[in-house]
Amino acid sequence: MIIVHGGPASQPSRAVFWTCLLKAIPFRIVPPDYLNTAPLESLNPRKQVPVLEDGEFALFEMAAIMIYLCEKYGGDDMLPKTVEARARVHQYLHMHHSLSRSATMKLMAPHVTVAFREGLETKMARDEANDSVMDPMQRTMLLAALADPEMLTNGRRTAALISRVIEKSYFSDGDVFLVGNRPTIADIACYSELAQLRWAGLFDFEGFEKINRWFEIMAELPYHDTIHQYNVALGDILAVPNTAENFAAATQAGMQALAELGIPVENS
Ligand SMILES: N[C@@H](CCC(=O)N[C@@H](CS)C(=O)NCC(=O)O)C(=O)O
Repeated sequence: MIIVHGGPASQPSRAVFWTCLLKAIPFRIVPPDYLNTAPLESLNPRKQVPVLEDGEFALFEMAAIMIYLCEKYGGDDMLPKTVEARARVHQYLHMHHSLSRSATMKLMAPHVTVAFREGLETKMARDEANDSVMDPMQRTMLLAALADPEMLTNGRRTAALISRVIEKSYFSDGDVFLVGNRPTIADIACYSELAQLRWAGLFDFEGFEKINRWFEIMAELPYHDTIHQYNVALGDILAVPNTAENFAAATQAGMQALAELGIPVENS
């Protein structure tokens, strides 16, 4: 059985879990232990999740993992065979980190990590001393976002920009999914970043008709509610600011939902 190192609070981990479930690939979950990162580091020098282990083979980076799962475990259901459609899925996945994920760095990450502010700074200092993990630019962005009195406004501008780009570049010819009329790994990746902003009360996507219609369709996909139990439990973190306790409880709720599907979850 394959192993996915990750947790429900991690957007790219949620995308990998959902892909496994939709493709009926059995897997077990190993949550990251950020107090003892040595095992994770042996698989990913950045000590980040998700990481996939398939026998002797290990792979990090969400997009690479999702493509691997589609190619190895067959079917053209979530990665279209048509060269052009597949290229459009790849186009989205290449844009994903600089585009959709940048809304997270400005909106979700500061509001989630604000509960761990002290821990975050300690962690950053430790990472720096270890010549490690968080890219200095990412660290700068996160600290700048936390210090910005206009954090929410600026984050929302980024989310609106991203939404405009997606509405203009995808959903062509009346497609209900980003590329075509069946969900692909591009939808799963994109949804993992954008949808969380609504539950968290950080951006409401008002006026983005195509994206709102897509949200409704994505919510009907199998396992949607299980995968997003963490977000439901975390709730509106603008109305009720996040705390370390809420974060832990939401993570626990997300894990519990996955365990209820029969997915083995290792204790960290
Ligand atoms: N580009 C990576 C991003 C991975 C990532 O940022 N993982 C976060 C959780 S969402 C993490 O493990 N953070 C811990 C750390 O940076 O120390 C991917 O798509 O897999």
